[in-house]
Amino acid sequence: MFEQLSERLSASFERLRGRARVTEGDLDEALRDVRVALLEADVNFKVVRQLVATVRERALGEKVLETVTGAQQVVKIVHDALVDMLGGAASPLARAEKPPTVILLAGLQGSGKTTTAGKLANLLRKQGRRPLLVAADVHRPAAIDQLEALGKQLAIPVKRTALATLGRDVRDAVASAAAEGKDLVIVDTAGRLHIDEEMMAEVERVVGAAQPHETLLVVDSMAGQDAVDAAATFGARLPLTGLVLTKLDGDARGGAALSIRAVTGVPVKLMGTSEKLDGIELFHPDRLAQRILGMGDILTLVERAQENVDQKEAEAAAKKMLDATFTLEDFHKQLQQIKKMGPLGEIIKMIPGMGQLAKQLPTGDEADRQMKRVEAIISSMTRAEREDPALLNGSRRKRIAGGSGRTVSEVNQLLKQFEEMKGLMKQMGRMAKSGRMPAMPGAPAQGAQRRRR
Ligand SMILES: Nc1nc2c(ncn2[C@@H]2O[C@H](COP(=O)(O)OP(=O)(O)OP(=O)(O)O)[C@@H](O)[C@H]2O)c(=O)[nH]1
Ligand SMILES: [Mg+2]
Repeated sequence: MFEQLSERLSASFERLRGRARVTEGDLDEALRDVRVALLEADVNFKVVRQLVATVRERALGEKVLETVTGAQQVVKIVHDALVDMLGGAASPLARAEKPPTVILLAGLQGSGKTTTAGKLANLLRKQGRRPLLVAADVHRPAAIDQLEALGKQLAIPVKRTALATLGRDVRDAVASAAAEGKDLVIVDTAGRLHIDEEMMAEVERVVGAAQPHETLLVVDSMAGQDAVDAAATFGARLPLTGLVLTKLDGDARGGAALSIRAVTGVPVKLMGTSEKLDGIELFHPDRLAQRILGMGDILTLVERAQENVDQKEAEAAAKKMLDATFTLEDFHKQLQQIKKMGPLGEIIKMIPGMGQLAKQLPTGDEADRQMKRVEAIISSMTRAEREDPALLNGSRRKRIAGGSGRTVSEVNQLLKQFEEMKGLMKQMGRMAKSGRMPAMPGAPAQGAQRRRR
């Protein structure tokens, strides 16, 4: 997501931090970099001009020049300006006082409405909601089947509708939801290649029948400026309450979507980050700004963990790690948990300070492939072997290599790495006990930490 933009900005700030004192020339150079980086990412030029002017004004107003902390302050000011551009505070999804809450998805063909319907139902169910999906795309017969297939996969019920009775079907679905124990109705509508009168009239009819609390326009970030134009046209006709930016994973550019809020005034509420059914996140301007600036996104990471990881197991594992009684069996369990949090390449980037380091680590699919290899090797061991790797003599290692489709030297390497990791953990455990825990980058200084305890 926004890799190129992120890299350019990081590089520029790195240069700025290299200066002992920031001069006006340094500031303008950094601002030039910011401007070019944003424009190259396809962010709307008026929005960019505004942002750069604001940053310059604030930087001079806060007297960043000729001070030791100047570079840091500039980064903070750029961060704040980015957050403003993205909409300031996060806009939460509306919730009906009297359930069910109705969310309607509209948008151009292929923008990701149906996928988003499934993802959103999945996301909100994890938060304890009871969703019903309504397939109101009556133009493509396959469209209803597509949503039904998603519903089946997620075990979430789907209501069908028909062209002749579309309005009534939608109204009935909403009306009967509460009686069926549902507190959330998500309505998927038809998309067209171009915005035309017929389409608008139909969407309006469905909106009238569903009486949604949220009318979300789904826009494909890869469509660039066209996405922004579509949002403006839809916004003029429909009472939009929010935007969903999909396919943010797709393109290094896609920055047009970043300025869509600033251009249309409609808040972005959700973003799609992969094709998979868990590839959706609530849109938090501050978190996205941090990710773009290579600062990581620890809050999203923690939330993902809370949603997907068994807390008790995680704590037990952490304790074992520090006691150095952590075995390959524990490690294997942990891998299963981490996998639930999403693609590894994506997770790594959310860890503050990992942005730069992540470049040296395998990224994207390669990270997941490596994890699969490790998993395959551990899976080929018996439980006893996982608990006690000392059992692993030459012939057992050969068997494991064969069973996992890896080489013996890969098996050896994994075992060696695991022992090294355990040694490191043991050290950390001893330090934690004696209160000499090394400070993590970005964490408060050691003294401050101890005092707070
Ligand atoms: N990579 C990626 N692909 C996505 C995302 N959201 C949707 N897609 C893909 O985009 C394509 C179109 O998605 P749909 O959900 O069918 O789009 P739609 O708006 O319902 O399309 P119509 O019903 O034809 O108007 C599919 O191949 C999806 O897998 C996303 O966030 N990331
Ligand atoms: Mg669809």
